[in-house]
Amino acid sequence: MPKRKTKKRDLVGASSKNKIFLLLFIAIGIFFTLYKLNIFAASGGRGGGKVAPTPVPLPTPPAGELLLNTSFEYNTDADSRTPDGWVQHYDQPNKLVKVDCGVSVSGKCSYYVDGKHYNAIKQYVTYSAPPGSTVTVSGWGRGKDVADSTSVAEGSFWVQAWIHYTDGSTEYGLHADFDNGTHDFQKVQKSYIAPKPVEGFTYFVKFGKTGYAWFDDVSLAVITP
Ligand SMILES: [Ca+2]
Ligand SMILES: [Ca+2]
Repeated sequence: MPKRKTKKRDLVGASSKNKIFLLLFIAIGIFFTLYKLNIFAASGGRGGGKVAPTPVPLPTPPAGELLLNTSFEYNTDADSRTPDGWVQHYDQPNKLVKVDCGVSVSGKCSYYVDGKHYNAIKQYVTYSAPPGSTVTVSGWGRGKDVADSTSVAEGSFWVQAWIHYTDGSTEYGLHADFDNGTHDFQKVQKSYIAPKPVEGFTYFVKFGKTGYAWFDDVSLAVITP
């Protein structure tokens, strides 16, 4: 008889252990589900996520300038790699880009790109202009060991404006190119006379070569006839 009692106790013990393991398994499952849903992010505690910062409002550009934050001095929103007012052009943006506040033409900061990955940041501008308007892009670029890359189709190191016309077509050819090699900040500028009515622009700061690049004081301006 004592033998049977022991067996029963063992069975009860085993069952309790199974329950404990099951509860533990469920608890871990719930924890990871909440973790994946980022439920702990708002706590701000140690190991928690970051609370989204409140970005500083961007100042209105000076007269004649169509772009915001052209000197890359403002970078206070949640996307700390991208200057405020700009957006990344690619779905999987270069993770090595940054606002570099140790190198600049004006102010303190510039936009830095590590050429291991293709990168472009852009701004959309809604702007009506008649045929014959002169569109000018310009900017400053600094290069280190910049060379044409064979791994990308478009070897760009430039500032560029796509010109969107009211008839739905787009001019892609307006870009001002920086030199390859290693050089301090140089200014480039290029203009194009739009033959058709303009409804807006997409402005790009692009780097699709090998090496390293810094950009500052970029610009988009339109002079109507
Ligand atoms: Ca700057
Ligand atoms: Ca930012």
